[in-house]
Amino acid sequence: AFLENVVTHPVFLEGKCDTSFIDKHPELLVFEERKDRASKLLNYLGEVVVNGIPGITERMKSSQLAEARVPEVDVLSPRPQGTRDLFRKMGAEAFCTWVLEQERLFLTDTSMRDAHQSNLATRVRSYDLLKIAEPTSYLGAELFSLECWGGATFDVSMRFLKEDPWQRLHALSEKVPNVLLQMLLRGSNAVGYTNYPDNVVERFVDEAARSGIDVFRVFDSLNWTTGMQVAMEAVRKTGKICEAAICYTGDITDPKRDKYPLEYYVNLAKELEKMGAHILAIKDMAGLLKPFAAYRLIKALKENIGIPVHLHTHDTSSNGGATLLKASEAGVDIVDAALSALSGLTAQPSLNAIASALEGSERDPLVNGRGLQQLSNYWETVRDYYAPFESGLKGGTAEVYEHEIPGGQYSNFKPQVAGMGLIDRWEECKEMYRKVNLLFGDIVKVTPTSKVVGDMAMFLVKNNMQPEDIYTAREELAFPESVVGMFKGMLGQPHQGWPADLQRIILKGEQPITCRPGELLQPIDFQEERRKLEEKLGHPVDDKALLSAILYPNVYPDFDKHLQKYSDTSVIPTPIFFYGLEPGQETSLDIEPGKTLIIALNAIGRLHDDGTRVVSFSLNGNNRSVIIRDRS
Ligand code: BTN
Ligand code: 3PY
Ligand code: ZN
Repeated sequence: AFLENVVTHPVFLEGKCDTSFIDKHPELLVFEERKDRASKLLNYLGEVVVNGIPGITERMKSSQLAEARVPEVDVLSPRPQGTRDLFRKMGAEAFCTWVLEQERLFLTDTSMRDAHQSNLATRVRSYDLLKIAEPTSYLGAELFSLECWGGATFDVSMRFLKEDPWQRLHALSEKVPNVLLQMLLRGSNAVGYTNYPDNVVERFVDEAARSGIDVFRVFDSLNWTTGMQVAMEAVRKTGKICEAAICYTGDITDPKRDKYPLEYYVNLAKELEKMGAHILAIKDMAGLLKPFAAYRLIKALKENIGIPVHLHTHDTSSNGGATLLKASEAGVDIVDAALSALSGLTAQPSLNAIASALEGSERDPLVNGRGLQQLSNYWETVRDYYAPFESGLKGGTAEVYEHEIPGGQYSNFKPQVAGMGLIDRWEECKEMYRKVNLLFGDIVKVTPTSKVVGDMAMFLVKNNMQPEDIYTAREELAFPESVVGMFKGMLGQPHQGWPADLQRIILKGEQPITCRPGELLQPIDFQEERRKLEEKLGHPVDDKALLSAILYPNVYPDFDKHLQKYSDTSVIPTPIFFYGLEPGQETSLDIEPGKTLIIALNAIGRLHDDGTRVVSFSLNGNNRSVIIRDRS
């Protein structure tokens, strides 16, 4: 900090300092000096132009990325009433009865969560979401809901995007007052990868409800309903909509895959209805539900339960659209789809296409087709900003019926495989994923169990082993931590239990648990946690920050460091946030209502002997420079 004070000091920068410099300038020893926001942001912009940002190897030219056109809507005209208005008037039960009575097929738009989680490694920033939020509230007013939060977005926004997930939710909720906002909640794993104490799950749900979430899709990564109780109860307490999800795996139309037959799903659905679900979701996270299977499944569910049924699938095989149409024919109430520019591949089928296919039929979704096209056009331009995060998949692949990798995992598994130095063996890794699933007893694979299967697959490929080698290995194997935890029972219990021999080998004599992991975890003392966190970070934290830190104890402090050093960088347009300004290029940042910074990059200075460069900008017309360490 001292050095930083010296090298940014104007006297030093003018080269006028001698040996008395330090004595004459006591301010050099004041490290707590609050830099103003503009300087912090300039430091970020300097950092990106000199060093780039981690995870992006192919740097695009931000000047060549077009600014996305936001469709014009008359924001002074009355906003069309939507499901959120109705839900607020009616409450959860009456609202769901109303849903059941409608003939039309309701559509949930997943563009703001699952579609970018699946196709763009969850990297879409609040900047791009918020710019289109208000137009979406007008042009998409007839949608059932916007899935816009939860799943991997919570982690990725702090870890990689350096922005606050709560702030994103608040802003979306303000800009979309009329359409239900939906999130994905991983039961006792909340928005993380591990089990949390019950009071953390409860606090999280409460805070999310107060921050704007209306529909909570709750699932358990092994379809273990015991693991869903706490979260479902917490949602019901808030008065919001409890959508309980069953994860779909296997193939109900294949008599050889008899571990998960139709009755398995029907029984689970009845149980979740009894547990208080307002809506039942079928969560087909990998896109394994084939069209004719969807027809049978939805028919059976509609005959056996009395709450609306909401279908979620992925288009990985390219059969996703057909699956939704067959489900519609069988009477499904609501389906998930994504705006066309973000749809397909490992994400959801195209919302625009489904809407067109059903237009004029008795299940016409009654949406604004032209409006939705305009929204998609916006996303088409925005998608280019995220090119480095595309999975490389060029078209649908029926291979998914073999490997069964969830859509939301696919675009993350590939970089993980690359990170392990195994990208040349990508085909082998996918095949190993399939084999590991069978080794584990053919389990439900969805976050976090899907990550465990992926970890094990990479472990075996890395060690040049086949699954059967585990039984004959002479030395003890150091299995990935996630694998040990899952076999210990820390993610709950799978249908028909774990393969006993394998469990013994993996646990090396340790006893597994069969109770709810949450029962064994000490409740969090929030007051004490807050005290520890504030001490660690050196400043006060609010309830939401505290929750973020409890859920992500390693990620949060790094994110906080970024905030202290650079301030809130979510105000930077995406091309510039990822790829930096080019000399001569200008940008404007709205840092708060009525306060705009016009910043242009003038020059990147030569590399000094001490390893730094001076990056000079103009800030609202005045020259400003920052010193950046070149880490190349
Ligand atoms: C998944 O694969 O579980 C869904 C995508 C989540 C990606 C995030 S990125 C950081 C963290 N580490 C992982 O291995 N997955 C999550
Ligand atoms: C998530 O949990 O993030 C998922 O999308 C699971 O499908
Ligand atoms: Zn999904």
